[in-house]
Amino acid sequence: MNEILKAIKESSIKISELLKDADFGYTSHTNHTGDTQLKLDVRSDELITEIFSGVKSVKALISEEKDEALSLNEDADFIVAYDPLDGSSLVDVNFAVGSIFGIYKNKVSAKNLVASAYAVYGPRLELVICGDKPILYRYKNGEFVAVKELKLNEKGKLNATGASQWGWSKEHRKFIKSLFDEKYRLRYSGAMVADLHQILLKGGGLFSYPATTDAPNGKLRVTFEVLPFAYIYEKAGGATTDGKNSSLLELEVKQIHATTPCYFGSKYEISKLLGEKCE
Ligand code: AFP
Repeated sequence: MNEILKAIKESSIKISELLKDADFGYTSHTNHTGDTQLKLDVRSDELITEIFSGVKSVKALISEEKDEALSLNEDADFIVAYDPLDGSSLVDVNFAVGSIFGIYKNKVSAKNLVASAYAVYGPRLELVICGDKPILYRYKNGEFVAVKELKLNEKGKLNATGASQWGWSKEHRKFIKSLFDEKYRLRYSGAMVADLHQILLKGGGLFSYPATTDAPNGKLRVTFEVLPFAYIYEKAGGATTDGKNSSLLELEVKQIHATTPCYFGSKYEISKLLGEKCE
């Protein structure tokens, strides 16, 4: 595991350097989910692939930017699933973006997720690594320094919700309004790493990306976005759901690029959501 964490640290340092001299152009390709790939998405994916190709304990890599899993060492135990550059469409406006990593043992399933991590490329480079508990690291003078353990309060104050309101269900609309009626503040940048990081560091709230009329399975990807963050939020004392199950970690992985509606929050917001559904 240590060599995997070392590779994640190295990857995030390299990507943060790449972003300083960014080429914002698009490639002529689309990825599996139909997004046109930015040169930066592709270069970040290549950097991570290069770094991990020397890591003996990794069996395979699964990337948002690759159609298929990439086999590395057949007899190794771990599969690393990652989104190399989440929020890349915001690099041109200089917003914070990130990379997300899920580390699975033997098989890609929620039960086999043994650690996750994400990097935030903002005014500073920060990394959250979560085995048993989420620890925040800051990059300073050439190394990552542990800052603190991250814990969510029982109830938060922030409300971040994605997709076009045009496609929201009546239920989702009502729930989001009910939080604003409780004086929650709107926060949504369009990069899930930055938005989830803000809620985690400010102690709580809700991040949601719901099912919509045009995307009944939502937008965010199970393997390399949703499960890694669900793991971190639950280890931080929060809760998650797809709107039906009592945890996102109950989801079955049907295919590596599958998407799901998702809600991440403090315990209060998630139990309010699930409670309202039962009424
Ligand atoms: P990009 O990586 O294409 O910028 O997409 C970011 C993202 O996957 C996730 O980080 C955001 O939460 C979500 O999409 C934003 O989507 P909406 O604009 O539909 O809310």
